[in-house]
Amino acid sequence: MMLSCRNRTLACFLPFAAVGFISLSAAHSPLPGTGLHIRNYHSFHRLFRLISLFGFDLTLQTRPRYIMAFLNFVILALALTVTAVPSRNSVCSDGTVVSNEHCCDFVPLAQDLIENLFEGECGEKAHEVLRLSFHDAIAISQSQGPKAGGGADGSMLIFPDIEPNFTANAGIIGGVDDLLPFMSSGKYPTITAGDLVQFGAAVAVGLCPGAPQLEFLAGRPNATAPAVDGLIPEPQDSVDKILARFQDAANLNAEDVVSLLVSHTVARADHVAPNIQTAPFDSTPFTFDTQFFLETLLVGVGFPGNGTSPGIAGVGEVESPLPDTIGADIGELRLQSDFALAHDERTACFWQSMINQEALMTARFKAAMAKMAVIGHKASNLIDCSPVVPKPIPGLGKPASYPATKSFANIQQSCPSPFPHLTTDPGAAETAIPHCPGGETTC
Ligand code: HEM
Ligand SMILES: *[C@@H]1O[C@H](CO)[C@@H](O)[C@H](O)[C@H]1NC(C)=O
Ligand SMILES: *[C@@H]1O[C@H](CO)[C@@H](O)[C@H](O)[C@H]1NC(C)=O
Ligand SMILES: *[C@@H]1O[C@H](CO)[C@@H](O)[C@H](O)[C@H]1NC(C)=O
Ligand SMILES: [Ca+2]
Repeated sequence: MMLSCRNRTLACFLPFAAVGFISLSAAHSPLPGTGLHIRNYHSFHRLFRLISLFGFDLTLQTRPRYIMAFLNFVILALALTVTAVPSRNSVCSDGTVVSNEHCCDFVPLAQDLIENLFEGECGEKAHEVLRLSFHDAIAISQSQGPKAGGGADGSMLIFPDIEPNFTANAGIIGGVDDLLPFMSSGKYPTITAGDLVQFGAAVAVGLCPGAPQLEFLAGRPNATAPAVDGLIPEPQDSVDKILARFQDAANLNAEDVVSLLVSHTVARADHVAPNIQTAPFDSTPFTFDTQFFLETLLVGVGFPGNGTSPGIAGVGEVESPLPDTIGADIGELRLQSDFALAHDERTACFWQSMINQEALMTARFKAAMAKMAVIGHKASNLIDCSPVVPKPIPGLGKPASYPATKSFANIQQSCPSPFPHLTTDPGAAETAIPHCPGGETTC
């Protein structure tokens, strides 16, 4: 680009004006939809003054035009490089160091959520908010266009009468009602609905022993419309349909899908089997471990239900290996979709590779959740507030193991790779699955 620059014409000032404009507009641009200033204003202001002075000084001198053009180019490049350097760190009230002071607004929210919603546990509320983060984010479609949904935009909280009423969102109103008070409290005026949902999930996951500390980026604008029906995967869907849905939503591939399904290690169904609630997907629904990947490969023997009468299959439900109702334990429930993905040739080996590989599992979950949480946004438009996500509760250090009475003989293997060697938990009868995070019988 060679600019003609003679006798202090407009062209001489253009690069400086451009740099100044870019700097100033970046400094003043509000966080989309929040009215917040996301960058450190003062560093931009200083930079702008510097460039203006430098530029003005140069243009006063008479120089051959190519030197001027070259200098303009160098200054512009330099200015853009300097502009890309992150603003100075801020320290929040609790000592957390963040790259942008807006992040500090999430520190009291995390404490509030842990104390007043999750009660410090990886229980029902934590599970509900994690599921909500998925149902919000996945409701977007590249093939149907922007009107179909905005992804992780908090639309469920902004329009609580629309999406939560869709059949595939049965029970999601629980998570919505859990979070709405935090949005309407007035205590967090800078935090948008989409940020509340994804941050809430990151805080929730951290309460499950063994979970990773999720990434969290802030700045999702509030949803402007609800998503259309038909975008949430259902347990009766085929693997083809499920993989196509994740692809259409955000180019998520088969490994991403399996990595996101790690979430089913801390999950229970209330709306799948008729008349049965809190039916867990693995024998450790309050622990972020690899049991889910092992237990989904055990031969199914029945539907969970009352121990004296067999359970009734729900839509999208298949037989589970641990169906007995034992006291407060309702029995394990298996989704047809989890079963199908565990055995499909596109996903079976990655599924099996998760067993007893906690480091792999948590790393892949973290990476996939980072993708999911920004669906509908450009990550570069958001602020990295990961340091305000509370440190997760450490894992229990227990290797994956066969539930009592089960062994490799009960494994229905679809991946040809060698199966890991695991021990069997002691006991002559089916393992009783805990009903509450603290081991109580009511919660
Ligand atoms: C193939 C895709 C998926 C299907 C078909 C599916 C289906 C389901 C179903 C039917 C339930 C039971 C809901 C109820 O009856 O209460 C459930 C629970 C749950 N799902 Fe998924 N899910 C999928 C992917 C995901 C993903 C990607 C996440 C999170 C990243 C997730 C997180 C959860 C959680 C945490 C629960 C437990 C909710 C609770 O205990 O209250 N699911 N899922
Ligand atoms: C987002 O929407 C909620 C609910 O309508 C509102 O309370 C909040 O102020 C909005 N936030 C922004 C930044 O617009
Ligand atoms: C959604 O469901 C709620 C609760 O059942 C109900 O009050 C509301 O009218 C429903 N909204 C729509 C649009 O159907
Ligand atoms: C099953 O249901 C019957 C009849 O309602 C009840 O008497 C029995 O205690 C139940 N058994 C279990 C294991 O929940
Ligand atoms: Ca588990």
